[in-house]
Amino acid sequence: MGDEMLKRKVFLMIIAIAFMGIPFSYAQKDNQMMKAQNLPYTPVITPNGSTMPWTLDKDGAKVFHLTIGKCQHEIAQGMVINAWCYNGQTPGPTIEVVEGDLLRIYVKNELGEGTAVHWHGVFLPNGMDGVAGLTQKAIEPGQTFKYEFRMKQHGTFMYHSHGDEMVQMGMGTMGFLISHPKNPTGPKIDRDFALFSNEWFVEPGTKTPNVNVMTDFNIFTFNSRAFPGTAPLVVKTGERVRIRFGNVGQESHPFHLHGYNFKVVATDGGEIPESAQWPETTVVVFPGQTRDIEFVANVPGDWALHCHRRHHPMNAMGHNAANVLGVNQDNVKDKVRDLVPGYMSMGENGMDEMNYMKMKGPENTLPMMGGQGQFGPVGMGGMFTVLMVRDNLKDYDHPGDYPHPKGTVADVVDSESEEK
Ligand SMILES: [Cu+2]
Repeated sequence: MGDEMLKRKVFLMIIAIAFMGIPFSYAQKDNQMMKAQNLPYTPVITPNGSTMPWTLDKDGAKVFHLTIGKCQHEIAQGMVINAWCYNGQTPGPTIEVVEGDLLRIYVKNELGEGTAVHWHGVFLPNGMDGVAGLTQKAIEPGQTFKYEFRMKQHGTFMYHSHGDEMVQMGMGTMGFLISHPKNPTGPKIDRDFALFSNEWFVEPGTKTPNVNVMTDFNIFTFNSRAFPGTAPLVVKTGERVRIRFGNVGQESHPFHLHGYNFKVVATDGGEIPESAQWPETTVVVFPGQTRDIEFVANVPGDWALHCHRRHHPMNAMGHNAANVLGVNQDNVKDKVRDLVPGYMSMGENGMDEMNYMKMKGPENTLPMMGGQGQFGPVGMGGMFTVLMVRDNLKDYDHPGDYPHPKGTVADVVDSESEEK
């Protein structure tokens, strides 16, 4: 082994150790402010996000302030992008109201081009629908517009740019608008989560998403975060859980939950009658849809929740790799890397070796798979998070590794014990 090659190997080992240390989730505190207000509903948790504060006007209207502008956004540790945001974040803060509320929403435009905000799924006067040119003048840079309407429905709705949509939504301008029922029926929800999907193309080594890309995305996110940057959904055993999915992206996503079945109880068009619900383990959410799922979390553990398209729970680097599955590559990669710096390939036996050898690509990109579980590296990235169900939780902070009962974890056996 020549000196140069040795140096390279040592360098790669250092990088590998650096990446192995990334915890696969950040502890996420619930929105304490909203909790403290003794609200007549279970507040929605937007993992990695927040709920928008509001004030009451004299006439009883709930007043919200939304500013569209540019921001720096961290997709996961090691990757920050130039995004377009509402109130400095993507997705924008979740707007949470009760059916019957009068909403007064001021929208300020700090972009360099016109915009408008559409309230997706909401029944409102046509002139409040937020389609630039069609139902209102565009909100020009520097201007503030007022939207006002009474929320007649309950359910999961969305807000998003409706001016230069391809660019503005592609850069991150979207958020949830959630309306709780005035007269709730059905079982009480204990934990209510909201996850917005999105997909991006960010050329490795750059910071600005390429919104011209139509199909070949390389970053897939829940609430604009990619695993291992996604906060877990923490639940006490026995609690009734709702997860609201929203999508205004370019792709459909079949979201799959391990360990449970659930029912799809509502769409952005309204509640689904119980007689029309059926058990599922995967729900497809197309662009322009929301889906609410519900289940009782009665089995403790760390249960994966992820998009089931094979490339979507992955980060940037898997997509353009040469296909050398089954090819003996001893020494080949290093030789190619001498010619093509940063060359990546699939391993002879699959991609998993990348999981252990966390090769760093150019600056500001993510390893294809990441995160560290209690049994080793988790071979996942992108649209992947964890439903953490635990007995006897004191709070909803990250509860740490699941303590598996003795004898309940799959493990290696020797061939003799297999024959017994
Ligand atoms: Cu997907």
